[in-house]
Amino acid sequence: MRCRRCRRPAIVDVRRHNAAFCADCFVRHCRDQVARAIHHFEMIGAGERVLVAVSGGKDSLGLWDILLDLGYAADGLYLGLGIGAYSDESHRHAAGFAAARGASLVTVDLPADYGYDIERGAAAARRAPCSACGLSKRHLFNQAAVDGGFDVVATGHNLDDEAAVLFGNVLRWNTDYLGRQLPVLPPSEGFVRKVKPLIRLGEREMAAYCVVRGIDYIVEECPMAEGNRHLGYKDALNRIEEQSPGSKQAFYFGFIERTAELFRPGAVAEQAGLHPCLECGSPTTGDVCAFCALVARARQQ
Ligand code: Q46
Ligand code: ZN
Repeated sequence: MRCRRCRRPAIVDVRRHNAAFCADCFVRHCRDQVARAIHHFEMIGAGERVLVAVSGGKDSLGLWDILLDLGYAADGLYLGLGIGAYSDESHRHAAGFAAARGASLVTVDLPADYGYDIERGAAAARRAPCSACGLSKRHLFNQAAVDGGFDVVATGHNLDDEAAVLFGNVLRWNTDYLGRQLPVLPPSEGFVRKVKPLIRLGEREMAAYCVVRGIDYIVEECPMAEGNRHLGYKDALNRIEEQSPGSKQAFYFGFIERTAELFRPGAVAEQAGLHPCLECGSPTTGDVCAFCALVARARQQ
């Protein structure tokens, strides 16, 4: 196996591109894919400040590394979820990366700053842990970006993640979610822009990228992910991809390029009905946003 670019011996193959790369050319390939996604979808403008949501895993740390190397002004944001040893370890990896790269890491801690952890928050709100977690993340990533004067929040969702979410949304025809499942969510009153620059890279490529770059990431998955539907969708898509490389990319990009627009009107109408939360000022459909309601219930417990 030889590198597609320089013909030296290859160390990693990317079947969906029918290509293999040596270490140097692979790093270049990953950067190029991110640069291409940012450019094509106009994710980050010149001089804009980016806040990267980092979990200590391969995707978010790899993304932060690539954005820094592409010359973006990118700080990290770590959200402590209070999930025992997993949270301690993931924070250690995020902080270690920041120190090694001389980059700045903002840390928000759910138990210390908001008085609940994911387990308690989920019980109080009568939601599944991942639902309480997703809600907390969406709110706090945006809040930290607004407070810190950032223009964009970037998350490490890769092609495998986005294809699996799309698969789940299509299986159930969740048209509201389909209208919002875009690589860029434009800014609106109270919300900064949200971008997913890793959509052109798969999970395996991100793991290989971190290994090649010597990035020490947390390998363990969050213990709450067990039994998650999302993992089942990933497995199903992996089996399809195995037989027919390129299927995930065709599925996801076909949706973005040919179908996503059809679902936009529902999402836009939903946005139009928003007004500021009485507690925190974030846009919401009710008096108090779902995040403030969760915090209040968790405090009563
Ligand atoms: S961190 Fe949070 Fe994930 Fe853990 S509780 Fe679920 S959503 S699985 S990306
Ligand atoms: Zn609120």
